[in-house]
Amino acid sequence: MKVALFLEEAGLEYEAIPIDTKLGDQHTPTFRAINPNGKVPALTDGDAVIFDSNAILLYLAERTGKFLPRPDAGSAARAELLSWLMFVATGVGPYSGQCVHFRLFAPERLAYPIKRYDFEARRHWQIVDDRLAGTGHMVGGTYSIVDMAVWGWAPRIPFMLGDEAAMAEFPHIARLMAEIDARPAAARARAIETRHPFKGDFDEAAMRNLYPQIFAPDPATARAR
Ligand SMILES: N[C@@H](CCC(=O)N[C@@H](CS)C(=O)NCC(=O)O)C(=O)O
Repeated sequence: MKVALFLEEAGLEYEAIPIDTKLGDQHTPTFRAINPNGKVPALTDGDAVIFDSNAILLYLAERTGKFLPRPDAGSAARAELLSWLMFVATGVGPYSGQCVHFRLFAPERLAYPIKRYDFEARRHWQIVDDRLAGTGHMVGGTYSIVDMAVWGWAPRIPFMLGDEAAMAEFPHIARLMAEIDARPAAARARAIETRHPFKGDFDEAAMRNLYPQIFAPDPATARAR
């Protein structure tokens, strides 16, 4: 969604190709040739092949010169932009994802992983909220790819934390999300997925495509073979 948001905001022409991860489209040789990590999103642009959502945002921002308030490579301002972009990619995203996984999808609902990831996800979101309390945006005092990166995750905070009221804890995030949601580009980005009939059922086939480790042998057993 964050890549779709950029493409729509920048008015770029693009073709959205649905990859239905519950059906296992991410594991086809054709898709793996684009993203060896087998995850969406990925983008091709002429000879350029890019995967990982924040890398795509940075690529598109550099390519177009848009939504990049810290453009000078090697500058202190650029360091700030990179720090926050990577913080979202390596902290906010993975901790929030594991928070959902251990609470809802792990074969055993173990107390400690649920506690650890809930704690870490909330800690990361609090850092984002505190950051937004300052100038209202993640970097440069203006709408940028880092805000778009946050928008890709933040609307799902109540679901990710398993807490309907969670957004009330992050008023600055809630305000920024409302601002971005009110932009016509955000509505156009969200409309993309409604045009594709994605598999809805979280059945065993979907679980095997998304969480193959659940069905893999225990590592100790596999080593002993
Ligand atoms: N770091 C990656 C994470 C991408 C990711 O986890 N994508 C999920 C969907 S949101 C996916 O493709 N899952 C399929 C799978 O794990 O098989 C990014 O930001 O692009």
